[in-house]
Amino acid sequence: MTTLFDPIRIGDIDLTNRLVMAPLTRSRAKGTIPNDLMRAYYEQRGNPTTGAGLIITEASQISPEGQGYLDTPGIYSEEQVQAWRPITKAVQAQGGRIVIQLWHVGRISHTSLQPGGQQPVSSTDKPSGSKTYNAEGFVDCSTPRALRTDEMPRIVEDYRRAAANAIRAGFDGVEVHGANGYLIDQFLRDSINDRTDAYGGSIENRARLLVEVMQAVTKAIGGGRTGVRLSPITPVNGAAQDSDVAALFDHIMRQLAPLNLAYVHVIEGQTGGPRDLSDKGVPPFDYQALRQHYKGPWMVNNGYNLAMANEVIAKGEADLVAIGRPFISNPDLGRRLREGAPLNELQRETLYGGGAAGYTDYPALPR
Ligand code: 8OZ
Repeated sequence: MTTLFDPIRIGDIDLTNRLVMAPLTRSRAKGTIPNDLMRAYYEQRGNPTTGAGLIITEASQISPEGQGYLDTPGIYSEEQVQAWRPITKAVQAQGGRIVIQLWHVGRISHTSLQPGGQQPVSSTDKPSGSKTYNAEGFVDCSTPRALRTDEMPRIVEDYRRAAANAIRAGFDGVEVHGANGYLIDQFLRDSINDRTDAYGGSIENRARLLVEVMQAVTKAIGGGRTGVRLSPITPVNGAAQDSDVAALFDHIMRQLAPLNLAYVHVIEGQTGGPRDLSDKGVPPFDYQALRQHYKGPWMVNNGYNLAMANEVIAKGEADLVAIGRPFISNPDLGRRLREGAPLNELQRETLYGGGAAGYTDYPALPR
């Protein structure tokens, strides 16, 4: 029976095991430039015999406009590309693999984080009603400006350039962030997208940005080095439910199938929260139904422990399992799971911003 610790090849990427470190925003990139503290953090978690078989980096903006929180890293400038290099090298030198999550926040931003203090952009001019954090702390997101149709090729090009930058920075691939109420999700859902152009209205139109981004990125770096993260029913960041989420994601899967992606990564339930939202009036979503039209490597996430991970892998319901918060407090999470060792507890006060405390000082088990 296949387990979490068995190797797998996903697209062009060979993995020692199927334990994935989920993307985790940590806001340690002062001025958006990756640094040596981040190198130490990823290096601690990137050895596949003790840590993850694959690391997905924290969400990283594809353009200055794509930023929505203080001190998140970018992958659009030459300085950022050079600064990621020691990080990719440190992970790969141990036999680990690392992909970067490509992010545009859309309306989940604040004018203080935008170039020239401009309004954030979105599919809509309606505010999200949610919060972000800037130099002052937690603040209401600013009211966005709806992107014009003639701006859409520029957005797609920003993703394409970021993906090419990622390969130059030594990443094994990229994951396009299509989840959690950020820009791509702001186009997907009819609860947010109120456009009347080719990027709004029908399912085909609302999925157009995602599909164009995935086509451009796979053409630039290859489908075998490209993944995507989706969250069909998560309500975070002001993203109310789509009116026909099953039909929307059925269409998306059919569009993604010919791209031969490294993987599709699905967040089950509410990101970082309950897997089952039925008591909040959200009917359970049939994730396995998506695989009728999608046969490629399948990654699941949200609240998995070792027993759950091994069960879905043994049943063939998933090929890879991404684990988030336990990887923050346990650099050697892979070893601890394998040995049944206790886990360090997460300190919430040090999740975002700051320095080494609560970042690189969580202890590994003694050798
Ligand atoms: C937590 C804090 C800030 C950003 C996501 C990128 O939810 C994030 C994020 C999470 O995908």
